[in-house]
Amino acid sequence: MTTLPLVPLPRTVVETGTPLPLTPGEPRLALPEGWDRAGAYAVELLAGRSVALTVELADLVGEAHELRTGPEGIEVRAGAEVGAFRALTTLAQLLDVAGDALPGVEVADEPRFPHRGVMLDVARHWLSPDEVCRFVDLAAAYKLDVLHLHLTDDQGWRLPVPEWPALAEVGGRGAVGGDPARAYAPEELARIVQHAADRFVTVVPETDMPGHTNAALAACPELNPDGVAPAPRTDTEVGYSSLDVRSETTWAFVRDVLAAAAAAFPGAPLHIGGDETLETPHDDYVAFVARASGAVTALGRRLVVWEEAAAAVLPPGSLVQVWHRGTEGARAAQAAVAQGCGLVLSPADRTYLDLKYDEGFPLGLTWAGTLPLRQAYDWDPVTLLDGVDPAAVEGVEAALWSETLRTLADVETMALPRLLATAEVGWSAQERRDWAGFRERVAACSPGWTRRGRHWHPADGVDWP
Ligand code: TNX
Repeated sequence: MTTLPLVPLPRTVVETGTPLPLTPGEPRLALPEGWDRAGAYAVELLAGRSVALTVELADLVGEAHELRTGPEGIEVRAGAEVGAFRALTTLAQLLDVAGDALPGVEVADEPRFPHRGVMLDVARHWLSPDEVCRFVDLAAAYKLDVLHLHLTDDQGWRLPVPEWPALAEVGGRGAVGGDPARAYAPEELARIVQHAADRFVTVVPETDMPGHTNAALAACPELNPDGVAPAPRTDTEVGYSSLDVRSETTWAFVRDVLAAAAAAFPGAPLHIGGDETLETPHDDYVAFVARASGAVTALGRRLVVWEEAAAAVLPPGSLVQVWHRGTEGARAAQAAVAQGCGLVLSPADRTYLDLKYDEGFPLGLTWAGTLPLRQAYDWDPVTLLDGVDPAAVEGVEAALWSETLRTLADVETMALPRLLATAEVGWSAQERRDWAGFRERVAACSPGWTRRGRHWHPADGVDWP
């Protein structure tokens, strides 16, 4: 097993023992016509080095790829540009430990699951578009392919909706603790989407409803049954707010919000939340989810929901994000699969990177316990939930809820190193990966984080260099 700092672990790695000397000069690149995003990334990686990189179109599918490095140069084989890009992220990890020579390797790789995501909660605390882009770079470096942006919650609203200007103007200003925040401008969202697309990351916007909506209710009095807006909230209570399911004003709002999300995130699945609606009567809740789902379908988009929504009738082919384990999560997952939905697993005690590393940690929550690195690593998505068809599991997603995370530095501190555990759970074959190997490889990644000015936590269980 390799001790090169390769995370996630590739399907096969052969260390050939014949390195590629790196001398100053100009790179010589050859890529298939039109693979400009892979080309731009290759230029970024190899600038100032006299090496040859050839990307060859091969009989491989999607993200699958091969990478060979040796005295003749660097050779990538892929059947699609995304496969070539993923190969280049492996190359980047090799370059990170290369002094004046790149280790000689033969790598053949492909992902275990198609969905390897991370959720960023920019509603509780705001991050600038540049910070979001910098976070995308981190996710893409470990072959994640989905950035789920939690754009709305009780405390703040980040998505501009033309028909409801108060959402951005008033709701945009809200955040936990009254920290500074605003909604994103359409151009900023477009920049984030483009930056992510350049790294083959899909941005999935979440507009959480019918609960987690106090920011909207406070900004728009007409959404309230009595026409009176509640006070804005900057605390971290959950489950108290709900849209009025019976009001047609609500439905105009839902259609406008989803249309705005669809316009800002072209082609992306639309996540409508649906979690923790403790104040919404069950019948109203399932009626709401069914109707809002129809609005997503009408926009031609795939629906994504939190597990609670599996109690409602969902369009077949929707994606249900499970955050509980045990009976509760298994029941939701079974209900989802029975109606032809896929699953993405975000069990809190494995993937909620906003949980504290240990009791004494200054940042984070403990409602689902603490989350040491090894616990984030040692689990298998297909055996976590009883009575669930493994074929329904489309992947995994880490979550960074931001009640206590005020800055990108805080977010990085929670994500590094635990995001790498989720990335490997989602990408690498279960029988190939183990904690003993992971702890070595993750340790070897840390000098690169430091060099790039990333914030990270020297988590227990690893001998950090
Ligand atoms: C639960 S899990 C939530 C969020 C909180 C998070 C804190 C889920 C779908 N909802 O509202 O921010 O716990 O860990």
